Amino acid sequence: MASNPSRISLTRYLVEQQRNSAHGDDDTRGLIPAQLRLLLEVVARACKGISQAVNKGALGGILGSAESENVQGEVQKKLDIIANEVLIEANEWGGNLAAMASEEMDTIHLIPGRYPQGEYLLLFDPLDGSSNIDVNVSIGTIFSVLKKPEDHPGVHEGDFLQAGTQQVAAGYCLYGPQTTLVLTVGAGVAMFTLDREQGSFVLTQEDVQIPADTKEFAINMSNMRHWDAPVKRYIDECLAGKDGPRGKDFNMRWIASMVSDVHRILTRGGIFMYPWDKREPHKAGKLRLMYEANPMSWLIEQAGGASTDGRQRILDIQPSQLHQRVAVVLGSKNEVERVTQYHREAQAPAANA
Ligand code: AHM
Ligand code: MG
Repeated sequence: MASNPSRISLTRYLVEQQRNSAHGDDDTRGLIPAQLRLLLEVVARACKGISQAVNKGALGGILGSAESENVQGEVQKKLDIIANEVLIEANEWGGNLAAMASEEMDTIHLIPGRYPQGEYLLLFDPLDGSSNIDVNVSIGTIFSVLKKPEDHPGVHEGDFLQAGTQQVAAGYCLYGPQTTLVLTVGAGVAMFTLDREQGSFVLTQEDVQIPADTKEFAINMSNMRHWDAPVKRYIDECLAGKDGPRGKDFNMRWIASMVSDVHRILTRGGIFMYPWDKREPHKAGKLRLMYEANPMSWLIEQAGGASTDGRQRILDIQPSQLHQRVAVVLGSKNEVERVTQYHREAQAPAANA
């Protein structure tokens, strides 16, 4: 089959981003050096490998539990471990990275001395939505890229503890009915669909924009009795529908794969919440800041949405731990601002107190 000259592959998209940077715009965010381009191509290649494993399912022996636990005490699935290994093996030898960190590894993974060391740090949740693996529901890989600080030789865990604003690339790969790679390097959000016959990701949407308003929310409603008052207030108002204070009916979706829920929001708007709750009050939330909330927050902001922990912008949070958790409220801007405002009002002292 003749190739379509108007098709833009991920490689071409990244080369063009790199060329823009060579033209010397002062604002270098979103414009990528060669090493970052190569690194992103390797991540995409690893995602293709994971996609193949996901597609094989039971035929590939990848379903079920690995009968081990990660550092967060969660039972690992076979596919969590396979995806982690695929990402490490693909990224170890390219010379683009100084180290990697993953949801599935207690500490950082240094690049072995036999390979050249690069300038970047890669963080990932290799298989997000693990509870959906065995039931054939969409799952994904989330990644975030940081620059290694240049002020000292070697690399240690503290080098990863940078606020989300410092990310130089972020994205996810969704393994659903289609395999879709979604990427930002700070110049908007681009979506690429995997063409399995050609074996390449093809640009299928650029300049993704999220509508500021929505009638669709995503939250695990079974936790309602554990929520804090501002979250309960927001959802109660949505549930009241057009006779309530919002004056419109809302729809609910909860896929239990953050990648899929965020993908829907990037596609047609909505709000996603995984708030703090009273089940484990010492935990800030369920989701992890460095390799779940930060990359997703940057994508959402790049598409014109907003992302907070209910109180502050997630991208401004200075991390203190690699596997730190955070409450997440992200999506259509006006809805996220409303939830954040409800938290502020709950904190403010009563006017006449
Ligand atoms: P995981 O990284 O172990 O898969 O956990 C993260 C997932 C998110 O993808 C999703 O939003 C959430 O956990 C689902 O939680 P719940 O089981 O409460 O529905
Ligand atoms: Mg996850």
